[in-house]
Order: sequence, then C-alpha cells, then structure tokens
Amino acid sequence: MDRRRKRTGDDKSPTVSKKRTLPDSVSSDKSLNCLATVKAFILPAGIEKMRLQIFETQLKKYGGTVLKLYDNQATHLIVDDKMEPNRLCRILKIASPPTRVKIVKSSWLSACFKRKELLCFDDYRLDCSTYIKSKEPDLSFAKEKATAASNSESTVGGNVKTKNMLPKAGFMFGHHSKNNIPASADDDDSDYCPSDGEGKPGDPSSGNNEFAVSPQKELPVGNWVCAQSSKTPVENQNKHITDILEEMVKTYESTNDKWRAFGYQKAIQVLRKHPKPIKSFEEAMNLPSIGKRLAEKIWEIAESGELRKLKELRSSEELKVIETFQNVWGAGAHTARTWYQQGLRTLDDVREQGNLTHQQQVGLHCYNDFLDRMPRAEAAEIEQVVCEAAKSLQEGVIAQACGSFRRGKATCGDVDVLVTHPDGKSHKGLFGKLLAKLKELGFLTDDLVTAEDNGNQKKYLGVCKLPGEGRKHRRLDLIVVPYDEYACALVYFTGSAHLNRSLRHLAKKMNMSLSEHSLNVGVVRRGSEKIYEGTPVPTPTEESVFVKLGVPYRPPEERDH
Ligand code: DCT
Ligand code: MG
Repeated sequence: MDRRRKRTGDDKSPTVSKKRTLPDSVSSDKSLNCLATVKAFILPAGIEKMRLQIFETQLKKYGGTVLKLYDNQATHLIVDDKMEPNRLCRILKIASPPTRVKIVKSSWLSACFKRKELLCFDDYRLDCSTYIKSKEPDLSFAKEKATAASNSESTVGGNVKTKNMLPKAGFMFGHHSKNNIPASADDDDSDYCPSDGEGKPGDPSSGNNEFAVSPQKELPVGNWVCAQSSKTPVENQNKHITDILEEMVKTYESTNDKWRAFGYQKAIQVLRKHPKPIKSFEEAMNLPSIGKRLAEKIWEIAESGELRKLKELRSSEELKVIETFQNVWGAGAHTARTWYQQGLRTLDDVREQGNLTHQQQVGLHCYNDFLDRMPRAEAAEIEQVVCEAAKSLQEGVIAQACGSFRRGKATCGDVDVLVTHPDGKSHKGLFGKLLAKLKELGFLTDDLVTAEDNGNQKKYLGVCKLPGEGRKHRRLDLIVVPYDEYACALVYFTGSAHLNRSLRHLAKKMNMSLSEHSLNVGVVRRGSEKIYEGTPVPTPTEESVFVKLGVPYRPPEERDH
C-alpha cells in the first residue's frame, strides 16, 4: 500500500470544520461515489508528479472524473495551494480567472479523500481578489507552456525555465544522490525572510514588469540569513523542538515526501526565530505559517520531549530499509523505493540484483567510507594533492578546497576543489589534463560524473584515495572556472547551501540574480519567471559580491548557516 495514503495525519489544510462526517458504516458505502459530481481538471503546475498521480487515482476511486484537457466540461479547476491568480491566467493563457468553474486548491482534494466525502470548498477557494489585470504587451518568448493538458511545465519550487535563462546551478550542480530542495536554484523562493514584506520583483503587483533595465531595489537586509554571521546566531530557544522536527524532515526527505518535509522545514525556521520557549498550545498556534496539526506536534514535543509520529515512522522497517538504500551514492528516493518494492531488503540484495548503474556500483563499494565524514586534516591533504598536480601543469594556477572545509568545519563530507587561473585564459584545457594527471598518480579511484559542462565551468565528481595503508575512499568534486567567474563561483562553492539560498533570494528581491557564474543587475521577472537575465556586473572579489547585494561581508567561517 502506498505509504502516503496511510499518512494523512500531517496534512496542513485549512479548517475542515464544515465537514459533515457520516458514521463509518454509512460512509464506507457512500464514500465510493462521494465525488461523483466532480469533473476536475488538475493543473499540474507546482504539484509534484507523485501527488498528481495520487490525486488522479483517488479522484477516480471516489467516482470523480479526471479531465485531461481544461475545457467547459470542467466543474472544478484544481490548482496548487501556492497558485496565484495572475500565474494561473498566464498558464491557461486566459485574460482573467475563470468564473464558471470552481477554482479550488489541491488541499481540498486531499481533505475530501481523507474524509471520504465531498467537503465544502469555501476554505479552499483560490483567492482571485488579488488578481491584477496586466497592461503589458504579450511576450511571446515568455510564454508558459502549461497548456494545461501536458504535464510539461518544468518547475522547481514553482519556477519555470525559459530559454533566456542562465543555466541553473542546482540543475547542473545538484548532488545526484540527495533529495535536497535545490538550494542552488537561482530563483529559489524557499528562504524564510521575516522582513520580507515586498511584492515580488517581476510580478505585476510590484510594478516591476517594465522592459527597461529594472532599478535595483534597496532593502533593509538586517533580518536576512545572509546578513548575519553564523557565529553569532540568534539563540534558538526551541532547540529541543527543532531537533525533533529536523528528524521529521530527514524522514520525509528519505521517502521523497518533499511536501511534508518542506512544511516541517518552514516550521523549524519559524521556531528558531521565536524569542522564547513555547509554553502553550495556543502559543504554537499563533506562530506564523503553523497550522493546527503542526502546532499539536510542537506542543506534544514541548510537553513530553518526544513525538509519537516520529517514533512510529522510525520503527517502520520499510523506512529503515529505504534510508539504507538511499545512502548508496547514485540512488535517490525513487530508486530506493523501487528496490524495496522489488523485494530487496539488504545491501547484499541490492548488490546481487545486478541492475546497477556504474555510480551505484561505486556507491555500494564505498558505502561505509562515504558515510563517514573525514577529519579536516585529511581534506587538507586531498586539497594539497590536487593543488600540486594543478601547479605542475600550469604555473600560477589557483586550486583551493571550498565547501565545509573552507568554512572551517572539523569534518567534511567531501572535498570541493575550485580551480582557476588569474590570467583569464590558462584555465582552458586544464580540466582534462588535471584529471589525467590525478589518474596517472593513482589518486582518483573511480569516476562518478566525468565532465559536467555548466556554461564556461566544468565539473567532475569522483572518488579519490590518499596513498598509504588504511586510507578511505573519499568523495572529490573538482570545478574549473574562468577567472571572471571566480568570485561568484567561490561564494557558491563555499556555501553553505542555506547562505546561498538566502543570497540568491535577496538578489531576486533587488531585481538582480546571483549564480555561481555572475551577479546580474536589471533582471526582469514576471511572477516567478525570469524573462530578461540582466547584465553581469564586475565582481572581482567575494567582498564585492556581498557589497553589491548590500550585506556585510562575512569570512567563510561565518557562513556556516
Ligand atoms: N551547495 C548549494 N546547494 C546545495 C548543495 C551544495 O548551494 N543543495 C553549495 C554550497 C556548498 C557547496 O555547494 C558544496 O556542497 P557540499 O559538498 O554538498 O556541501 P558542504 O557544505 O561542503 O558539506 P559537506 O561537508 O557535507 O560536503
Ligand atoms: Mg563538501
């Protein structure tokens, strides 16, 4: 049975007080047809594929009709809970939100399935009062593709890729075996910013939709994560609660339940900023973005120090096995679940089932080594080997370990070495030569991704081992970049991922965009869509990147957010 269907207790939905619950005996008969009057077109934009499939299957199960096209048969237009009316119109290519159909948020469907009845949708209606009629010309190059029927809109956190966009960092450089919500996506909206009361740049409602280069906005950045040092964090008064909620995030990430994981992540951010320990259920309820069910969990932890739901999930054999499988490099949540469904239960089962990618074979071979974080002294040795090899090939080359090492962490999950050359041209051709040299030395033991091209940058993901007895296999990422992209690349690969999200989000709010390539000004967005990528500004140093974003420069050790 699909685990998601069993776990309905966490749905953060608006009130279901209008429900008319039937006795079980009656509801079980009637429930089969309870949605018979619903002919729904489910707009895929923003809805995870898996959820979409569940919606479709369940809707049919309860007697409803799933329409493949949005046309006048539709009684209900189901949209993602975060859908905005202007975006809806763009996607459907209509002048204003339709009035004939009921435009309902997808959480209404979840609530109906859960209650097994047709619920009143008043609380779930898309609020079209915020619709702002656009006076802009039609921009053919900015058209969104989601003519409804095709589930083809390429969205990450609601973003739409257009051909005019720079390559997305998270797309090229995401970590292949992990389920992170991509921190590197240029337009990632997921950062929590308490001071953010601004309209979204590029959204007609914020008046920033003109085609002329948009003015750079000035923002009070005091509360932004990127404006703070990680060394002097606001003391988390609710750590006893957020620690447990973090376990919930990990658990849901391991089952690829990004929706719930994201909800818990938001709650953690809110709780971290709450100035005092939670002392009552009402206090939890009054926190921003916290619904009743989450507040109940927060209060349960505050009161008892533990969370039954986490215990329940943790004791599940299925979850444990899937987590074990997901730790195989190259196996994501989907693969892990597929292996489980194929009846595999141990790593030996996986090893023997014989249908593994090269990456997964390496991941299995180095399973324990990769789970073990290396001491920073070992990361320094690895940096030195790469550095010496690079210098032997090209005088004056810069090769430095970034990531957690540069942030001064005591242990590192991998080593991220950034390579460039100050003359602006000698980095060309270096990538291949450096890899060949490191292979010749016997330092690289396995390749995971031999060459990922990202604009003018090249990235290698592989495995290395220092010479000598008792050394472990370690993950090594190598990136070669042109010197004019060096500062932005350095900021990006130093991280942390959280700081990167915050910087990018801030850039977005200022009509700018930040990537590992450049900082661009005069970016034009329409809603969440970038329709003009702007102009790169010179960023000779890391400091210049921070300064141009109006945040104080932080040395790497203060970026460990
Ligand atoms: N990065 C990011 N968003 C991600 C992953 C990575 O912006 N989702 C950036 C920031 C850090 C850098 O890439 C290197 O990534 P990792 O090696 O995964 O992270 P790390 O901070 O070096 O931590 P670890 O010690 O686990 O390697
Ligand atoms: Mg790293």
